Amino acid sequence: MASLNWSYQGTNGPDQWHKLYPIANGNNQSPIDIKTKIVKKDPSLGHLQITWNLSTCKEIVNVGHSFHVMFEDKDNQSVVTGGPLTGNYRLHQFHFHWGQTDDHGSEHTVDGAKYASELHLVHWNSDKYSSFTEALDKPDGLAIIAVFLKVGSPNEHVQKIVKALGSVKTKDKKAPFTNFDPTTLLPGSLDYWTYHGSLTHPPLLESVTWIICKEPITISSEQLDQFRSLILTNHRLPQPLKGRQVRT
Ligand code: B30
Ligand code: ZN
Repeated sequence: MASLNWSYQGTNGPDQWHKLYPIANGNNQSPIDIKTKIVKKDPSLGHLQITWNLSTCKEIVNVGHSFHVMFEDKDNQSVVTGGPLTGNYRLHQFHFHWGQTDDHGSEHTVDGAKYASELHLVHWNSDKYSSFTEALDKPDGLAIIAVFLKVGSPNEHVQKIVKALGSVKTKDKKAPFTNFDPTTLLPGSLDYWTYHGSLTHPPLLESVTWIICKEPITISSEQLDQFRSLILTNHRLPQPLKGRQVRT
């Protein structure tokens, strides 16, 4: 089995990604630090419309650098539309990022402040493209909803995921993970920031409309330890904004 040619730690870490993926130094890289004082209020941005069907949740997979919860995306049963988006974006997978300790681990930061973890719900443009893979390298191909997690009381919904991690302890292991409702991972308010950026790890393609929820959810320190028992850390540091505008 071929091993990854990139990692989060050591000699193939984020500082080296540009050697194999020159886009790492591109003009639209993610994550970024959101400077709330210079966010542009855009009255033309509408509300997000999220319709996710728990019957599309399929399996959990250890991908080596993280674990992914995968969704059936043959039709438009689970989609996000509205907000900054034109048309329907279909849910493909979600995953988290975290750090070695509770004081960092999110990828995006807010006025320099780090959260302990960050959830990414990855969607692809099913009006213009016919698969996730086809959409992956298109400027309007992906929409990723990000939710920050702060350390607090245990999250009963995250606990369902933590429980399933026991069966995917090593790379390439998969286990059924069904009837999970990702809506339970959203904060009470869907207020968001949005900007155009990239995948946060190789291939780092600049194909993402980022939609970042302002309100965090909670996770306990013990639940984060369960994430770390798979992979110690898996986050990229904020990248230069290079003239881009963040809108709300
Ligand atoms: S992220 O949300 O910006 N962290 C990919 C998707 C989302 C992000 C980063 C990368 C991605 O699609 N990578 C290449 C393909 N993947 C398959 C997948 O479904 O998503 C292979 C992989 O990494 O193992 Cu994850
Ligand atoms: Zn991610």
